[in-house]
Amino acid sequence: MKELIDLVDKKLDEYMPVTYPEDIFKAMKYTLMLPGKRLRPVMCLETARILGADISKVLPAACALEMLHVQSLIHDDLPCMDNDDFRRGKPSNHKVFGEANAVLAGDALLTFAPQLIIEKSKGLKESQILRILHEYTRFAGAYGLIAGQVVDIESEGGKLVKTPRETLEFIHLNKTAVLFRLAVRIGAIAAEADEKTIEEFDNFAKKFGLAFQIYDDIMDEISSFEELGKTVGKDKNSGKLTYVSLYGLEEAESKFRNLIQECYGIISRYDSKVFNEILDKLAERIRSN
Ligand code: GRG
Repeated sequence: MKELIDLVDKKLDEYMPVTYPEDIFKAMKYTLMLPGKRLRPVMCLETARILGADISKVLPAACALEMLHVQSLIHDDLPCMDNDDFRRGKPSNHKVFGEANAVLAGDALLTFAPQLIIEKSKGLKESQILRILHEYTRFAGAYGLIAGQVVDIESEGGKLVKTPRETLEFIHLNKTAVLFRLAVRIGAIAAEADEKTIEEFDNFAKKFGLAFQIYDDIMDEISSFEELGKTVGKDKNSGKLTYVSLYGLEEAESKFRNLIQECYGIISRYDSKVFNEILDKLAERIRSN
């Protein structure tokens, strides 16, 4: 896994220039190059690899996924959204570059990412690139990431159209699981996998995404700024709808463990040290609690 993370870091640095007007490129590159876990690009590359593709073909799309993810983090931290002063252990983008540049840096990452896929995905067929771009726009927009964020904001304001449980699942499938789904789907498309395989990985990513969000909710309760690199305890203090607030810590942990077991079951059909390592790392932190 370490080699894949290093490869992603190297390519992100290479793909993201700092050119005129420097203020915007510096703001884009700042949060992008801070040490994130790089889970989405790594999962994309590993899916492509285990399904038989040469990972060099999918590196631009894998890096584009990290850019989309970072865009969502920059915008999520803005005062008009989650209002968080820290991200990845450092001051949030708007704290360093100002709100206007942080909004623009997010917008620029959102459009830089598909541009990168089009310009650099040399080994992929045009039909594969078109499908990847279609999935990117569908999952990033009002059918995906934005839908999750809107319902999250609505629920914080006390507006619930569905039951609290349905609302919570909708938020996390769309805010969190959606980018893991996009990651494995792009990897599988790059490997020219059949639809059944794409759906199998998609199902894995949905379960993984929900488990990941439950993990995030639990960490907000039990972890520290030093461990997470962002403000902790905010969800609890603001009375936010989370797995812990809705189900309690014990049931949230049990849901998490069940989902992780299902993920191990799906991925055991493939020979993947990397996916097992990711699942082990998540499971370990909850076990050791
Ligand atoms: C797509 C235009 C457009 C807007 C996005 C702001 C927004 C709308 C969505 C918010 C999405 C969001 C911040 C979801 C939280 C998901 C989550 C658990 C993030 C943390 O991911 P990690 O732990 O972070 O992988 P690192 O820093 O390691 O990459």
